[in-house]
Amino acid sequence: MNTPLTALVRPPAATFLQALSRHKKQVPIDFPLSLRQHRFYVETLVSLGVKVDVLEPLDAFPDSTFIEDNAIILDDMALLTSMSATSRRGETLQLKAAMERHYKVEILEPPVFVDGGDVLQVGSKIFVGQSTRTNSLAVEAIAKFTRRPVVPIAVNGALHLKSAVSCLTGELLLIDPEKLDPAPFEDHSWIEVAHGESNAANCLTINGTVLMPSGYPETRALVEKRGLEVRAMPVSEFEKADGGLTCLSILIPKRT
Ligand code: CIR
Repeated sequence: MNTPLTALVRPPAATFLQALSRHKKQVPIDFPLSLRQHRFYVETLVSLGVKVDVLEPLDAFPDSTFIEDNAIILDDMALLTSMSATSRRGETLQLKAAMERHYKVEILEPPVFVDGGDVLQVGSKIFVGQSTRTNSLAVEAIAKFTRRPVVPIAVNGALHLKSAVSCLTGELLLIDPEKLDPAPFEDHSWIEVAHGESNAANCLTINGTVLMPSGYPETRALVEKRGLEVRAMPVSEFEKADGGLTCLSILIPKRT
């Protein structure tokens, strides 16, 4: 069966203003603007050929729009994550039925803790960020479901691994060296975000087009210099809650 690249997304909950944030003193989230930015995100994915499955908002979970954290897609199955943020536990089970439409699903449980934002698949390797959200038990737990190498990587300066590194293409990464030591990626090529443009590191490449948060012109120019098409995406309201472009979807690869 041929299926297109599919994205599962969840619009911001009515409670989104209470989302977790590591920088509390800033301007509060503008909720109507967050809804518009989310709609634009969905429209952009659709314009790039993605089939988007828009799930119900979950008002009991202020951070539930950051759906990436709820699951890890391996080759032929999905793992629902075990989240350490207490206000986010329970989000994952809300995804089970939608995920079962695509994959056989397994569920990770404490004492394993892992957020999907800490899992980056590059070539055959699965990198697992060791962050405040994801522990070393997650590495062994994921390894039980795959033959691919599962590689732990220290994350000290960012909430999640994918806040500091993205795959621009199968061969080229974008890294914020102020937040992440690039050494574990020595088998790969990478470019570094421009100084002062840390949030640009969380990009999402869809069918060859790089979606980059808007407001990071120097990094955009560096990526375009590599011959890649870039679209700037307004995600200011999600950045206020430490989220970005990858966090807003779970991508289910196309199958032929
Ligand atoms: C959280 O703290 O869990 C949310 N406010 C942000 C999650 C962002 N997700 C991601 O980077 N994958």
